[in-house]
Amino acid sequence: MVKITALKAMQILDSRGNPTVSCALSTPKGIFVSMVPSGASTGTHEALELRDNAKEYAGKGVLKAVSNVNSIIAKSVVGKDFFSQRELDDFLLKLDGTENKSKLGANAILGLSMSFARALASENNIELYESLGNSAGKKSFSLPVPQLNVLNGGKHAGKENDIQEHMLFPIKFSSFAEAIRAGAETYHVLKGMLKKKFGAQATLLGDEGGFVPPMDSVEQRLELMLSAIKEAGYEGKIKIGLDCASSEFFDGKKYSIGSKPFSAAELSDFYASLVDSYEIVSIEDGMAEDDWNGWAELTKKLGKKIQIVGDDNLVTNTGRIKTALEKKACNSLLLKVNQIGTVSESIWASRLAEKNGWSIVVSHRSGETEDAFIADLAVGLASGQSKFGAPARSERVAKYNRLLAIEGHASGKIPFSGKSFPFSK
Ligand code: 2PG
Ligand code: MG
Repeated sequence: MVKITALKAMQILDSRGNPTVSCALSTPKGIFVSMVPSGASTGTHEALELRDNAKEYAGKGVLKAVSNVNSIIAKSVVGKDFFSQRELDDFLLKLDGTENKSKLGANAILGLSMSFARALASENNIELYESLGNSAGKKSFSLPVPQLNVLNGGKHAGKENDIQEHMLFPIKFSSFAEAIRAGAETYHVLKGMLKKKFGAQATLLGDEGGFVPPMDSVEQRLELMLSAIKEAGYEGKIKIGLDCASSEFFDGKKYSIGSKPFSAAELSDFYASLVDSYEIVSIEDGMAEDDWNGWAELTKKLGKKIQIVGDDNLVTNTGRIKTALEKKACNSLLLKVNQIGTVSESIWASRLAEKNGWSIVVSHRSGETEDAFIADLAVGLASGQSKFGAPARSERVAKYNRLLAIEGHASGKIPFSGKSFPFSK
């Protein structure tokens, strides 16, 4: 049982210098602080992120959300006891009462939901990942295969009509520490190659810590990644994945990469040609958020061969996951806690995906903080995969360092998920 004795939110900054919510929950055991992430290529069906739209911070202030925590929410929960994550989250869902958390703001609700998870773990004197695993009914844990975003494009790099993320998948390793080492070494080889080819300018970093080279061709970027993997000595052990974030280059009728237009069928063919040539094992958001026919076509074409990850189309929402299941639209869930707004609903989404044989990727947002909550979530849910950006910049590395700590402290008792990665020939 967790007794809430005080609750206080405040406005802090995220990794892009935009305001976000931090929440401190007090219980007789201590003070539990959480920080809420924020996306840039957000799906239109995500739970509502409440912004002030006032003069300060160019409209991006979150003082309304902060005040909702400190007034409405605090009044309703302080002095109360909650026995489980579910009980607290159900209470918050009722208090908000809207479909998309537009009354209180998903950013107001999520901060408390995450802080409560920490308080619950402390109450039971267990690690956060164990406690989250218990809340999800899990009996065993695992360390995720990290998807490392080493080349940033699209909205995260100030570009239009562009693939957003080009990621290394260090799969064939026996521990998380080895996988992250291989990934970081390859990241540095890539940096050296870019410097040699284009000069130091090309090694500046995008929002998620990846490089932003002056290369418009997707094929050239993938070619370069394969060369870096080879030069680093990890040929065949590190595979490649893309997050196309294609809602950003879909105008309702056609897709455009660079100046080239594609129908959904042509885009599927284009992806299939990339898969054949560049050791691609995963494509996220290959189609736009509401283009269900495009999704179904892509999954039919490539879903037996590679992971088709749903992000903007699913928004960690069980209702939308059910639609995707009916339409056979993907075979993997990208799980982002702030897309849905509570820890419990994130757990339900992961359970539904798992029950239907999908893989699960616990993901950060492009706007992050030093809060490493999602590292514990990935281990606790035994998701098998994580997407936390490049192995650089503290808001990304905080998560990798937490995974290293969990693995180190468990002294080999928590397995690395490389062996169970789907589609790694
Ligand atoms: C994505 C995310 C994280 P954003 O599209 O998967 O990489 O980006 O947080 O900007 O939505
Ligand atoms: Mg995405």
